[in-house]
Amino acid sequence: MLKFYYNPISVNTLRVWVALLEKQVPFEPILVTLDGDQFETDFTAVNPLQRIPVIVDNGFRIIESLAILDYLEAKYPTRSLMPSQPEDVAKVRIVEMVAVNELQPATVPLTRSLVGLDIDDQKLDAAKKRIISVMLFYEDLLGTHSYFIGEEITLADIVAGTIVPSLPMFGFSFDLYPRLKAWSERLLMRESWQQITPQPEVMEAALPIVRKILEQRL
Ligand SMILES: N[C@@H](CCC(=O)N[C@@H](CS)C(=O)NCC(=O)O)C(=O)O
Repeated sequence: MLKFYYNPISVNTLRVWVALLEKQVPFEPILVTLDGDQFETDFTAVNPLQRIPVIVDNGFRIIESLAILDYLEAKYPTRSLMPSQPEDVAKVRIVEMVAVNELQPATVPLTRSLVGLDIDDQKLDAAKKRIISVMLFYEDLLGTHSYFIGEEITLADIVAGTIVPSLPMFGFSFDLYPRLKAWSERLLMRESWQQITPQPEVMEAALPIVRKILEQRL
């Protein structure tokens, strides 16, 4: 059975977890606590870069969440999470890359502040502005559809949708973004999101681990 190395508070993990659930691919979950076990020999043998997520499918090891999503789509094409029209393929990639390259890094200064680590006010302001730009961009891109690409969920919704719903935790409100709000609520109602969304007490308990990871980051 496919092995899935995960942690419920890891955003990079959540996108893979939702994809596995949406595709109904059976898997064996293997918890990596991130409390130092990522540096141990056993896990380093699984991923020399000492990060999650990782999947091992029929002995084939894949690291990097976006590579895993591409693999799952190619290997388990039903149900499909990728559109076929060239414009839609581009749109999915744009949403994914904006989430990973713009939104996710901008949450790091806010997370540092949340866990009580030092952070420059200027960096904090710049991060908040970046997040608002992404929210506006997504609001516009959603248009009148239920999901980024029409009425069916795709990898765009999975990648952005495992970050955006947590923005209120950092003090952002969806009041000025009604489409983003409706989309986020729509995702949170799906069975897959209900399974992967950590309970507040899980998040609370994880804060010291998050703090330690951020302290160790280059
Ligand atoms: N680009 C990688 C990032 C993976 C990553 O940074 N994972 C974090 C958890 S969200 C991790 O394993 N951190 C362990 C550490 O920094 O020691 C991906 O998309 O899979």
